[in-house]
Amino acid sequence: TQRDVKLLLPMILMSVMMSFSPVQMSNGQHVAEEACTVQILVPGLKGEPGEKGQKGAPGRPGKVGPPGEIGQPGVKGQKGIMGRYGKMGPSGIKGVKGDIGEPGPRGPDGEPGVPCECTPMRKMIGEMDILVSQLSSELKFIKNAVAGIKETDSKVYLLVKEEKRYSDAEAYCQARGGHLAMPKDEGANTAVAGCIAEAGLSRVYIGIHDLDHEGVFTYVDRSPMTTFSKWRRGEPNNAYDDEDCAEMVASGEWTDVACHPTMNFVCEFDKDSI
Ligand SMILES: [Ca+2]
Ligand SMILES: [Ca+2]
Repeated sequence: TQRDVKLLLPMILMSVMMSFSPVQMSNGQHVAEEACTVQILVPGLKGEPGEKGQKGAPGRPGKVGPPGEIGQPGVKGQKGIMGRYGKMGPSGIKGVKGDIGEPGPRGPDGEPGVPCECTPMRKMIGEMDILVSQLSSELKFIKNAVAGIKETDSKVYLLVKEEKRYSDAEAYCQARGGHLAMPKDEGANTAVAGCIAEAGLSRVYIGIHDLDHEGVFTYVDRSPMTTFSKWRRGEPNNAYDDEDCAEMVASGEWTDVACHPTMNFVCEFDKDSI
């Protein structure tokens, strides 16, 4: 170092002065041994620069530097694979009711029912059936009466829509206080004809016959026929020698016919007796 040089320089100078002699200076140590016993160590000349050393081992990592500036955004990446299903969301609002679908196929038959203890019920139902039957019969009679009833000043005429033989028809009317219809004037005849026409029938028995004396027609109450009659042209003709009763057709005309066929008939009742 520089400090060592400063110490060495005086020592060098003293050594030179003490060894000054005519002897060659190139062999100083030999001269000094000869000149005196003082030995002085003198450093050699500066050597040549050494060869360049080999590259050393890498140094330790340095301190972490400050963060750099934000870089440019990267290129958009490719679409990733489908993720897992998310959680179920909340229920939506109830939708509008749809149309009614087609009816489905018929289902299988059900199990047979259990017999009930309903004998009293059956008896009651049976009695009610009888009552309904009676009421239906009466209602039928009333409907027929209302539909088929006609009247004059003195008589009421009732069309009976039950087919009976002549004698049975008269008996039916008598049982109700009347007779088969005995039209004795144009008004009465028109009333009876109206019953037939309105009922949509073609003919009915009326209360005229010649059962007592062939060819002599009387009313069924045995009252004689007077001036009024409504025989159709060519009637009475006693066809097949078997026509002793009379029918009226819808036009109001009369015809002598057999007494045994069954047909509808019209009863008459005196208003005084009703
Ligand atoms: Ca006759
Ligand atoms: Ca006839």
